[in-house]
Amino acid sequence: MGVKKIFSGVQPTGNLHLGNYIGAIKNFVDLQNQNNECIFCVVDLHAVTVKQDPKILKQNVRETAATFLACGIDPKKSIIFNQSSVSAHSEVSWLLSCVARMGWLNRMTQFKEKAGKDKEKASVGLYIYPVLMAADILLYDATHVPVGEDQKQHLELARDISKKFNTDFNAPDFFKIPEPLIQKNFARIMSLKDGNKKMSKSDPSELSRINLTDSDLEIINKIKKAKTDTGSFPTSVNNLKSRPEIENLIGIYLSLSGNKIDHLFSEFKDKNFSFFKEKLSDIIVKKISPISKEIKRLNQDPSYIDQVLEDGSQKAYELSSRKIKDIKKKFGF
Ligand code: AQP
Repeated sequence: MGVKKIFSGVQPTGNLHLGNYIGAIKNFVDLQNQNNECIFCVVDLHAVTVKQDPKILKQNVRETAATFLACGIDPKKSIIFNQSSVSAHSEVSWLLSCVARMGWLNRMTQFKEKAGKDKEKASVGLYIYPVLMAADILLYDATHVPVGEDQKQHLELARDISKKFNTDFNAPDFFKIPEPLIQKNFARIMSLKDGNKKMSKSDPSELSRINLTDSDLEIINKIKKAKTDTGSFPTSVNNLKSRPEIENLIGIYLSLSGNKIDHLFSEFKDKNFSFFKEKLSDIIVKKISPISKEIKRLNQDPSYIDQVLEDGSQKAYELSSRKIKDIKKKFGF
């Protein structure tokens, strides 16, 4: 298999959580360590599609970059930068918004979920968010995009925009058609309080998520309080039907342990949920504790983080400058 060109982004909208780790960042690290060409972006332009406090946003950009580093992204191997420092993202987003069709955007379910009932009051930015995401990806000729399952639809839109541009400008292969890289199993980690809701930074309940900065004790307490049900521990996949909370906890266990589901059923046969939760806490603590400590250490060194972002921005600027020149030429500018 040849070298893949990887691009992915994470919004600096607060503490990153176990869902971001399992759904996205864990894969970033694996892809980097398989010697692919990787670009990981702190997507602050995406964050401002909903109102942000400027001072907190600045802090969140640093913390997101610190989380990338703490999870194992190495700035010597991968480009790490923040989106707003490379103006080509906004410029290409405008150009691609003239290629994308209203009908395509009208189908985006994340806009419907995030805008809620009062979509007239949502920002225009939130509506065209997927076009900016397409610009991020296409600008670097990314061939593969590791994302959580919730971003699959946006990636399909990026593919549609790429194909339409290539057809409209009679330029086959000008933009790559990016492939999503989504985990096959348990690609969407759910809230610890409601197995039908995605684990999310913006959930008002702290008990709904494991933050990557949580202490061991916080992790243990949150797992203890995680919702289960009155049924007994499942013994087969059939027992997981209509039990979203149980399925989610098992998904977290399998994702972090690398164990197979059949092995899990025999390991916990005849055991109760509190026993399973103890083992689950152990696994999460083992994985998250070193990350949490490293984030806290890096947060004490903001000038190092700023330097990593600046170096990454310079590299991203050089790559994107070449592509944007060619894109503008196609439009006749
Ligand atoms: N619960 C999740 N399970 C699996 N993957 C997830 N991702 C996010 N939540 C889950 C993946 O993490 C990457 C970065 O996401 P993001 O922070 O840029 O945006 P988001 O999906 O909007 O994340 P949140 O936590 O839900 O933020 P808020 O609350 O601010 O909206 C993406 O690849 C995403 O798929």
